[in-house]
Amino acid sequence: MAEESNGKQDEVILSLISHTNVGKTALARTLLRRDVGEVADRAHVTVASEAYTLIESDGLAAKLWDTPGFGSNLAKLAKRIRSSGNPVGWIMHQVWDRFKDESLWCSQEAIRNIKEDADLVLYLVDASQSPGTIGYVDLEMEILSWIGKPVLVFLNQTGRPEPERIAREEEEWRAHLANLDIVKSVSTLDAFTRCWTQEHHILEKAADQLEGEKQKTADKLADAWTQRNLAVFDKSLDEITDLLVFSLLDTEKLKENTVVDKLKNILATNDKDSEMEKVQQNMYKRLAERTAETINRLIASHGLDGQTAKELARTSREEFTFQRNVEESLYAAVGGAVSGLVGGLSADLIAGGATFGGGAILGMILGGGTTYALAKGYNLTQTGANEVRWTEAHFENQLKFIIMLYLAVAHFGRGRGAWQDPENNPSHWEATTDELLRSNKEMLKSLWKLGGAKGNPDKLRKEVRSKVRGLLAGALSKLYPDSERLF
Ligand SMILES: Nc1nc2c(ncn2[C@@H]2O[C@H](COP(=O)(O)OP(=O)(O)O)[C@@H](O)[C@H]2O)c(=O)[nH]1
Ligand SMILES: [Mg+2]
Repeated sequence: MAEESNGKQDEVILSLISHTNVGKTALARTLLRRDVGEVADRAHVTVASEAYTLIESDGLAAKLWDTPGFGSNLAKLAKRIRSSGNPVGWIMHQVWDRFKDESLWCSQEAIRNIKEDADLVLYLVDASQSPGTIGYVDLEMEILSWIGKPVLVFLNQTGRPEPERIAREEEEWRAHLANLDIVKSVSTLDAFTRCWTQEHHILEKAADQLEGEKQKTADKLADAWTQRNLAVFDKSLDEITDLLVFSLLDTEKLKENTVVDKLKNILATNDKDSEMEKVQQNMYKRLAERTAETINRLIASHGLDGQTAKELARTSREEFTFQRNVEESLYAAVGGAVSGLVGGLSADLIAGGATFGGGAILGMILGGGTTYALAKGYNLTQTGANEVRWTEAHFENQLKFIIMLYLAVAHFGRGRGAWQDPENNPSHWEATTDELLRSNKEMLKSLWKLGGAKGNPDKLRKEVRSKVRGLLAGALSKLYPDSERLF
């Protein structure tokens, strides 16, 4: 193997191979963070092999070849190929017309690339189909065995990132390919829904198969790859921290009267209070704008095109405004404030020794079971002045929203096209996030208490960043236990 592979010790050459139309070019785009080649749902969109630099570091480079892949007509020739005695030689010496025999021409081109250039083959399989039902896989593996380079198999087209189902699919493929010496590993790297925390496996697994200097090269490049992804993680943390600090510090002054008086008025007249409404709209508008900016920055830092849809802002606004059971919520809130008991929130604030203007503490939770609503009410600040700030419940909700959104960005592969806001997320992401927030409730409470009109921005930023780092690293490590070591 070592003699045949690319001789340069400072390069690792990976050839992307699969049956045509399985998603090689889409995966290349996801890994390279740019739109190389052409992606379309038909055979032989890519007709010539092309090399791209996956990563460079310290004079070392990993190259990724996107190839045309194997065509369907190859299977028809299986008998002749097998009986030829020297199958690879046989295929390479046929003269096929590029246009008339496109499928065979492409297969020849892919085989040439593996034979002449590759250190390793990254063979993609379409995980939406069961291995036993796909006729071409066995012949393609036979051809790869004749060439003899080590093969890393990756499942593509896995659909939603559902770990249990994907683990079963991996097992099925592992069993199907178990007798092949050339197959060194079977794992998942979906062009559409991979998480960046899975990408370093390519170069790590490559290093396992290489020897000597080339192995060291692959090891260093795997590390460089991880560092580059971690730099994006750090940048994302800065962006998310800025947003959370902004909302923790944001306040609005009220002109007169306590909030309780205002709410009593609203109840008595069964009318909306226009000042409260305005305050709420102002707070909301600022937060919605900052949130959209943050999301767009996250999208761009992850090498994706596109922007969050304005829809997001609109939906959240609707969730913010007085919507359902208004009287009921207000009554509960006012009643609670008057009796000095507005849920755990006010009790905690009292326990924390804070003093409040006129003794009025108000936690107002609107909406109820809305998912990731940006907004969920407001509260008097701890300054004692007639000011409002976002509630602790809102802060928790906002954290949940931004963690889930971060996960969506971290999984969104560029091969899928421009960014689209998630319509719904895998339920295990939500369970993971809820569990994280639940087990960190005290920590969230203390972060929230650092906010308000008198909060110290520098201290808050430092605290929020380190705590959010823990939460995001915790979520990714829970979803991908192997990635815990990255953080
Ligand atoms: N659902 C899904 N579709 C994919 C994935 N990767 C590629 N595709 C689609 O499969 C088709 C073929 O992709 P392409 O990258 O051109 O395949 P290639 O011939 O192997 O290079 C395109 O319609 C892609 O959008 C994936 O991970 N998930
Ligand atoms: Mg292609």
